[in-house]
Amino acid sequence: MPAARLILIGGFLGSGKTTLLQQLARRLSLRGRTVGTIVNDQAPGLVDTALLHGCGCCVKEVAGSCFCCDFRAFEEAVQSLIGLGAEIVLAEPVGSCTDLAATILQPLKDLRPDIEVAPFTVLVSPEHVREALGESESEMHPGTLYILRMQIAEADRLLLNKIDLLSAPERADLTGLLRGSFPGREVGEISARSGDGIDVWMADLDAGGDAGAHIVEVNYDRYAEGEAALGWLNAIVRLEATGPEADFFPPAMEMMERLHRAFREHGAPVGHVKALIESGGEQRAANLTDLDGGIVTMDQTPLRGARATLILNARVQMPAGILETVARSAIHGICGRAVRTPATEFRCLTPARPEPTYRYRAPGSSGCAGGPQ
Ligand SMILES: Nc1nc2c(ncn2[C@@H]2O[C@H](COP(=O)(O)OP(=O)(O)O)[C@@H](O)[C@H]2O)c(=O)[nH]1
Ligand SMILES: [Mg+2]
Repeated sequence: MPAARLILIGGFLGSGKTTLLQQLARRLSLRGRTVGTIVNDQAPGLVDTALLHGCGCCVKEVAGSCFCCDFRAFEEAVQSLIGLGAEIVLAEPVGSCTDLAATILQPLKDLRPDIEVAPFTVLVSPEHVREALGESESEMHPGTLYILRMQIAEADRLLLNKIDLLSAPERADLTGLLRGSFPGREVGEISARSGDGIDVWMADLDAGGDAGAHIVEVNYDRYAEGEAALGWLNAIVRLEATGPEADFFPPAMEMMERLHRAFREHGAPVGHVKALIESGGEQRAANLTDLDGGIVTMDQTPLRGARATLILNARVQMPAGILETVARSAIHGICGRAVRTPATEFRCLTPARPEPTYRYRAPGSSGCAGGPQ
């Protein structure tokens, strides 16, 4: 009997990984399974961690490096969840990472035969399908587009997500394009938000199948270039009401709108901009995943209190220094009569060249320790 089962859910920034993790954790818990989750980022201060905590999930954060470049930290996080009783571990890698079949799944299968590894599912956002397959123009940096393509190419299971936004013909069209480009690959359709299609996908995972079977030949120079094109910002802002209490939701939205305007002015494609505001044990979230789209909020009710914490994560195609200036100005802009910001923690960076701990060149090959060739 395996110690636990690992389900890794990949996909580009904003493709819906955390939303699916939440859905999956809830469904598995209802089936009586003990679930642990792992999120990953280049720096601490993650909206996803706070969101999963907010849903009552047991969550570990691997921060400061992606799973593939710090395999030990990933394995330790898995082990510590197993130690806490997790039967199923759900993990979400950084949305700009690829080559995970070679750097995570194959090493894990080789080094931890006690862990059953589920087929690697990769989520695809509808707006990315044609761009990734070279069927439409893209504002994305060519290196970032390359990452998106590699992520899709290495999946064991592809899931077209956000089907609630698509008409039936659009769905059929995009799924057909993915199937045509990756013959023989399972391509499913889900809405991580509404839950549509998730049971079908879970049944497919339960049926088993190989994990990390599609090792692709990733060019690490292009991969590094694609990641370096993105500015990366994690900020934690402490907000205080200037009076006895304030509604913190409007200033958080105003900050998002200011950011959106600034990214438009810079013509900077957005990977993902997430804000989470917490006060008195309650949360409100706001997301932007497309420069031409709008800011998405699920709950717009007031969030009243004397104090709040605002977590901001932004991955935007612009130099990190400019991203920091833009974000500081947007945060400064929400200080006014109702709210002040007594403290802000900023981490702003350009992702370093990926140097994986392991890189297996073929399924089942062993002893291939070391960085990229
Ligand atoms: N309409 C729609 N939006 C979704 C769906 N799944 C995720 N989203 C939204 O896409 C944004 C990014 O989702 P998230 O799970 O954070 O993506 P991640 O960056 O891949 O973890 C959020 O605004 C989500 O609410 C979906 O199935 N339908
Ligand atoms: Mg996420």
